[in-house]
Amino acid sequence: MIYKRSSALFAEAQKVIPGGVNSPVRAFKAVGGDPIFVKEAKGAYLYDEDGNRLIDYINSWGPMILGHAHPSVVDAVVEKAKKGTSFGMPTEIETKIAELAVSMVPNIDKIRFVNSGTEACMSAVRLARGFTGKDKIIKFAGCYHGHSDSFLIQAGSGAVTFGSPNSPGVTPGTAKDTLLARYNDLANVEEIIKSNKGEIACIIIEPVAGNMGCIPPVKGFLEGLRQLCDHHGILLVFDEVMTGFRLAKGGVQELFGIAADIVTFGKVIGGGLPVGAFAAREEIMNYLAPIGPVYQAGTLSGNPLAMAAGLAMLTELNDHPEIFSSIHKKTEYLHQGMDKVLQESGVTYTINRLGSMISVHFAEDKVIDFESAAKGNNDTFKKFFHGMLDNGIYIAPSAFETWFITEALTYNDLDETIAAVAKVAKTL
Ligand code: KE4
Repeated sequence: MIYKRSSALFAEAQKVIPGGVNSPVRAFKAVGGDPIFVKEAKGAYLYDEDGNRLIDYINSWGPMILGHAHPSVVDAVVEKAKKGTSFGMPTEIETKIAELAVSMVPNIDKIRFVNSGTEACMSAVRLARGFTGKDKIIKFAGCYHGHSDSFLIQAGSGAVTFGSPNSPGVTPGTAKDTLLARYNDLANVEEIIKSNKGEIACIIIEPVAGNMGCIPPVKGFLEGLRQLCDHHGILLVFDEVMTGFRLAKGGVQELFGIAADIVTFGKVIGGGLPVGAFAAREEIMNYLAPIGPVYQAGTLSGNPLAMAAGLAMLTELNDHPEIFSSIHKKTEYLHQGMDKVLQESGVTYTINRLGSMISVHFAEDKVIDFESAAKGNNDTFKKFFHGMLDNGIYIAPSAFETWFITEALTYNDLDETIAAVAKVAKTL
């Protein structure tokens, strides 16, 4: 594949944008080489600035569950834009998407829209602290909840990709209130609770982790967290920025039948435009300004264009729930196909999958937490990434990410991907 124009554009971008990107994980630092500049996208395909067609397994890191430039989303945004792009005043469409989201997701009465997953998670933690009157939070090593100070402690995704899990600029005063637990280790969580009695406002978790690669919860883990929270008066915050409206209409709460106290959203809920949200039962959400004491605000929160894109996306998913089983079947097909060819190649690997989230780890042992994910062979991953790219398949440029399956993928695309894995595996 030729990437001349992408490299030229990257050189220009680096002169005026730090690292040439507006989000670090895009910079290919974990895999080497220059990032690909995309010109346009349609359905399951990206078209880069050098004219290459790539099958997309990132889909903007999750939002494009229906595929790129889905007509109902594009038409909704175009029509809305003609009537003005932002007012800083309440609009009816915010109520419409709020009503729809509340009808789709269990255990929430009210929802507040913001502009990113980071903002949603940051606000959810502030709300939990305000509601409980406690300061500390428990997060899990390898989970990523955005780049707010409280979360950049052994975070996953782009933060760990750079091997600097604790970011400079996060003060010791902030860090002391973030307690770190091991994913899938209930005893460790209980130990931390016991040594911080009465001080913990919430446990925030990716209920199916996606920022260490895909790591599903082991049997009983989420149920155990729910029981610990109930017993110790701690709020359970499900960060469903990745899993929400992807793993099921009602996300992981529906899939596992476990109630969180606060749920955060991003990605799919915005249909590809900048939207985050957090939601809970009424007694918690009424703690929020302007009716409650916990302050949270945003100039572009509930922006009409973003709401139009999100409403169109959620409406499609709500009206066609068969999409969820369809993408799960496609992901299972991909899993089985990759398993077969990787096994035949003799490469050491393991594949994690839950629903339409999947990741390949070049590791000996099962990947069940950050420590085991970090044991993956990154050199092999780099070769795998570039090999797949050279075969027209665009996967996440980091071993600490999940592939996101879109309904727009055909079984031919999946067969092409499996064939590429077979070819690349021989070079590893
Ligand atoms: P944003 O602020 O990037 O919209 O959302 C932060 C966030 C919160 N919670 C979870 C579970 C997330 O996965 C994310 C963001 N995900 C990364 C990809 N792993 C975004 C990609 C990027 O950082 O550019």
